[in-house]
Amino acid sequence: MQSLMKKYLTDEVYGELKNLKTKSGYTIDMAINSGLKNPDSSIGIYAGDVESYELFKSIFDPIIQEYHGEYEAHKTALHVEGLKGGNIEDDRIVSTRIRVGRNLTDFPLGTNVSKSQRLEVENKIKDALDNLTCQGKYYSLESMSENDRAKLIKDHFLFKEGDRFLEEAGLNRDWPSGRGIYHNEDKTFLVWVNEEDQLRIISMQQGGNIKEVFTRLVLYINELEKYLEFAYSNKLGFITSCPTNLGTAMRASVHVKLPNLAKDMSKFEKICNEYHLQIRGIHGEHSKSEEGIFDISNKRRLGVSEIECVQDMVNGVNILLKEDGEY
Ligand code: ADP
Ligand code: DAR
Repeated sequence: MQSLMKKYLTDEVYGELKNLKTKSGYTIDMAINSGLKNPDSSIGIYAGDVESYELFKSIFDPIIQEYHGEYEAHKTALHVEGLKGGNIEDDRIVSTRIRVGRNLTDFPLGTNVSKSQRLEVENKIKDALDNLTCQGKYYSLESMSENDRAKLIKDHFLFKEGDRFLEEAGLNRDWPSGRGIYHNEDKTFLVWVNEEDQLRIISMQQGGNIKEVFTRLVLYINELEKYLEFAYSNKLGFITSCPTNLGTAMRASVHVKLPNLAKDMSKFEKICNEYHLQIRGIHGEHSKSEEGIFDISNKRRLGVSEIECVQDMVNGVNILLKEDGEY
């Protein structure tokens, strides 16, 4: 299967874009490098700054439309009221995690940020984290022991060093400088700093109380917004390095045991397509499921609100649990 970048980057479009450069110096060749070096990419293109999405819209717009579908205008609705069925009491749900990506205005995205700019971003975020009402601590990857890093990754709390897709997008440059993780005492609220996006703001816990996870996330996003200005546009919502994360930049997921559906992947995938769900393995993107446990999350992020993203996941997971239990 070809990437969306290869599908839409015709000779004509490339000819139109090849000599253009954004104010931060980002070019179309930089944008498509990951997709060229990784032919198995599904998307294959990353933005280098907010301007990229406008300057290179001849390639970004069709990709965004195909991935996110048609939409009138993006709408943000960061509230929990109205969420239906947000507490799924089913032992097959191992854990719940909801994250949003954010990037600071006035800086290039991680794909095109300099080492000194990335350290400036890290310091701004650390200052904001110091003002949170929850007790927590920031850990720089540069000073973290390898044992601590490996344990946090194993326990699904910390990001791995960027995969080959991020590598070729320039997102691993100067690793591990400027990267780190904040977490509260019980590791139910975390912030990744300078991974694929400058912030991944995460709420997570064991079990299926999705409403509780969402409530915690909304609380601390609102607190962080008092100290940080996030890149946003009315057309694209919150700006992210990968076009798949635009809009809400929200991925609401559960790790859920679906041993029966696992034996009928065509039915499993059909339900996921119908309910706008994405299937991942349990160690993150490009990983495999283990012991019949899958990472199930909303696929749509743009043109839908945050509560609609979470509702997509709740609705779809309930259907999957029902279908899995009817064998
Ligand atoms: P992202 O969600 O930021 O796009 P990944 O899919 O790579 O990134 O997941 C990042 C980490 O979060 C991985 O270690 C993954 O195992 C963990 N994770 C994702 N969803 C859940 C969940 N519902 N419960 C526990 N860990 C999760
Ligand atoms: N692996 C890249 C990006 C796909 C979306 N996932 C992100 N952004 N983490 C690809 O083109 O397949």
